[in-house]
Amino acid sequence: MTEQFNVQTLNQFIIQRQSEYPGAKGELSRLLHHIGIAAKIINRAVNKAGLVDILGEQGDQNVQGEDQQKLDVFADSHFINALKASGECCAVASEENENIILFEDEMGRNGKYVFCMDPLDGSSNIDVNVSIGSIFSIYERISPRGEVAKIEDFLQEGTKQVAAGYIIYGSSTMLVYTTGNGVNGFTLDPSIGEFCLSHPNIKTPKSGTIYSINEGNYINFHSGVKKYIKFCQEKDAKSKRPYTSRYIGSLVADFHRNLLKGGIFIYPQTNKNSNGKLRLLYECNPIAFIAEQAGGKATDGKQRILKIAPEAIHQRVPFYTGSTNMMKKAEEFLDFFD
Ligand code: AHM
Ligand code: MG
Repeated sequence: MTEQFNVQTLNQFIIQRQSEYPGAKGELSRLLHHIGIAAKIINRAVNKAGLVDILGEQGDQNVQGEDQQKLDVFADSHFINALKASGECCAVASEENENIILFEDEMGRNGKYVFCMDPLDGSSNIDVNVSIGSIFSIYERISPRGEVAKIEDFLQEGTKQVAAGYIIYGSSTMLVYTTGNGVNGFTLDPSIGEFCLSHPNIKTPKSGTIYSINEGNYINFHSGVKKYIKFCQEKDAKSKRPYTSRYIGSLVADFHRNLLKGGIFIYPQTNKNSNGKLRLLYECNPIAFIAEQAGGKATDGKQRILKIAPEAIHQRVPFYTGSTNMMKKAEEFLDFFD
């Protein structure tokens, strides 16, 4: 079993990266380490979802008025416990909680970071055994350490993120993250219970042949989006069209596939929802940070996602992300917006 000795675990990787910054005190490293632990606990629950009584709807609704499922609540509370235990986090914004969660004890008040998360994204896919994910984003607080965190700590533009990542619970479980120095992916080896570096320095292809959008909403799309979909479906040998349509309905899984293979993901504004569906703080910003770090792009159709000044923690924005050349082409069509 000599191959195991070549493996670099997530924790080894985090420590190695920390050592490359001589002044680093290990605060972010400790936080990332605890995220890794939470990810393993949630992975175990996700894997057993079909077996145990954890499956099914909780009966509650989350702040967006959507049905909440038990595994969402489980993931939410385990992330919160891990973040509290890290001692590096002073507050959390979660899709599952209307208000921010403040860690008000002394350790929490001294935490350097705030954490935004969608603890279980794509939750409509849980009970049909389709890939789901967790998404997170980390900021350094702007309020003074030692005080209770404030909402302003969360309302920073995405360029201020110090780290972001996602966990995909797919045919294998992966943790992909960036601290602004490239993107690295780790696959969970269940036999040793460790995330192992499997996708170092991920770079997304400049062009791709996959487009991902919920075409069931076609009637409600703006003309620019409709024209771009038509463009994807037309025949053109040079640009390898028609493109392939792939849409899972789990942002993490749709994005992850396109990141590795090259493609574009779109959740646009519609006649019904002028800001689309996806949330800026804990869905779009972290994915945008990863996309850019991998050499791709992410916009709301007009401007960089990472330059949007947030106004509320559950704010929604239209979302376009993917391979640079595909994004540029899509933007030409979006100029036709009514
Ligand atoms: P959720 O956070 O309630 O799970 O919703 C977010 C999900 C994304 O993962 C996915 O991209 C999108 O909703 C799919 O929405 P739709 O079913 O409207 O296409
Ligand atoms: Mg979500």
